[in-house]
Amino acid sequence: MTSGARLLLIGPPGAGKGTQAARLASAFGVPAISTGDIFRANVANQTELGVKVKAIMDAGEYVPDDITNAIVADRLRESDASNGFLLDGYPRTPEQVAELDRVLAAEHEPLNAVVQIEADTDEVVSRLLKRAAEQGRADDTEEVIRHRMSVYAAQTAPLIDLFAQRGLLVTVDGLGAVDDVTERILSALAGVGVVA
Ligand code: B4P
Repeated sequence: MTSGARLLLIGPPGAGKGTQAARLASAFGVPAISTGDIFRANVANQTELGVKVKAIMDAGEYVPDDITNAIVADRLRESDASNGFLLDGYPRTPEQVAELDRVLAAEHEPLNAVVQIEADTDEVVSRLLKRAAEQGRADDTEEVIRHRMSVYAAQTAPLIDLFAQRGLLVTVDGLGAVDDVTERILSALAGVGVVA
């Protein structure tokens, strides 16, 4: 069997990572692994992990690296990830990049590409406020959204240069219709030889 794609999605909160991850995972036939979704499911089920991370997430802070890294390392060991995966929202810190490098070197093949989804601040704030009205996520208040943006700028945006230096970065404009953004990503990936 041909080995499937190993991809990362990176971008500010509200850029469309979760939205595009589901579509790309289905196009490539690999699981979408969202650390945000994993944490939210644990909060909803009031697991020990959920109780630990709820206040951190509600405040728009990052969950500590040791917790996040252990969850992703375990998830990547599940059988559905053995033939490729799409990581949505991980890694977000240098320590998470180091751990992912270690896990991939030990148990997987290297990444094929890192997709950066760009969107300006006003657009993402308005998307997330709309989602707040529809879904009531605790971290989608304007104050927490702006804090999440600043955490992203300080801790995660610098990783983009690192992936560019590794020759893995593909950058796509996240504005416009969801279908158009998906098409842009698929064609940018095809341009670097990663074909669905
Ligand atoms: P995430 O779940 O990753 O939340 P997010 O950054 O807001 O992105 P999300 O995927 O939900 O939104 P999307 O852009 O798809 O993280 C939440 C929290 O979990 C973090 O703050 C942190 O506390 C914790 N966490 C997660 N990963 C972590 C890690 N690695 N380390 C530490 N902590 C971690 O979409 C937003 C909205 O835009 C949606 O309503 C969508 O419908 C809409 N939208 C999407 N595309 C659109 C388009 N083209 N046009 C109009 N609207 C669009």
